[in-house]
Amino acid sequence: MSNLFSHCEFLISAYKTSQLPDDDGMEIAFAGRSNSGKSTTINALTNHRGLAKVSKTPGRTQLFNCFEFKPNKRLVDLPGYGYAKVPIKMKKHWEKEIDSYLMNRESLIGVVIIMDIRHPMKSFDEQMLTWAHESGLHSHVLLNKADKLNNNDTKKSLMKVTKAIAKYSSSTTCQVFSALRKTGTAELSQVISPWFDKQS
Ligand SMILES: Nc1nc2c(ncn2[C@@H]2O[C@H](COP(=O)(O)OP(=O)(O)O)[C@@H](O)[C@H]2O)c(=O)[nH]1
Ligand SMILES: [Mg+2]
Repeated sequence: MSNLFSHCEFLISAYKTSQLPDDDGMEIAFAGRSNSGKSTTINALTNHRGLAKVSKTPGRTQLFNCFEFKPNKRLVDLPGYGYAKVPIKMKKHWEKEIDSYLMNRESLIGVVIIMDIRHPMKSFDEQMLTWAHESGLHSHVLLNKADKLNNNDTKKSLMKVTKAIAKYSSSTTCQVFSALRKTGTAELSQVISPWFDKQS
């Protein structure tokens, strides 16, 4: 199925925010704990297996990976956070870089926050929701790996998280997702495509 993001190309991997593409146009970031499925989600959305590298070793996708789907319109795969086995020095580096990206990036218009549906709303997820709300960014939550739960537990988790995010922002949306099975990609595309309509 084709969508706005179907012709997406890899642009650059940045170790530091200073190596990112020029801060022009519009981009959205995919944020989430390490191993939550950020890269798999980008591959499902763009229908391009292997576009974003899916990590075999959790915590190792430690780069800002940038993809362009239209001139000056980008998707950014953020480094994962919250992986215990990453050395403390590396953690500090990434906290600093992610903070700097979120605070200073003019072209950033929204964030897709990816959570494991079995372990949603961890502290960094809450920080991201608060921060997105305070910064006036669009935000959408994916409850990923829904293939791991039965229908009943899926519904329960969706209800619980929908209620919880309402405390952060009335405009944040939330959906069930499986990057592996690609269930929910049409809904994801419908939610985030309009974010790019307005020239900022
Ligand atoms: N069962 C299941 N596994 C998934 C799903 N999405 C990602 N994964 C797996 O979770 C692991 C981490 O995925 P990755 O996209 O690299 O996560 P990232 O660290 O957030 O970029 C990989 O082994 C993926 O195959 C999903 O929807 N369902
Ligand atoms: Mg990744």
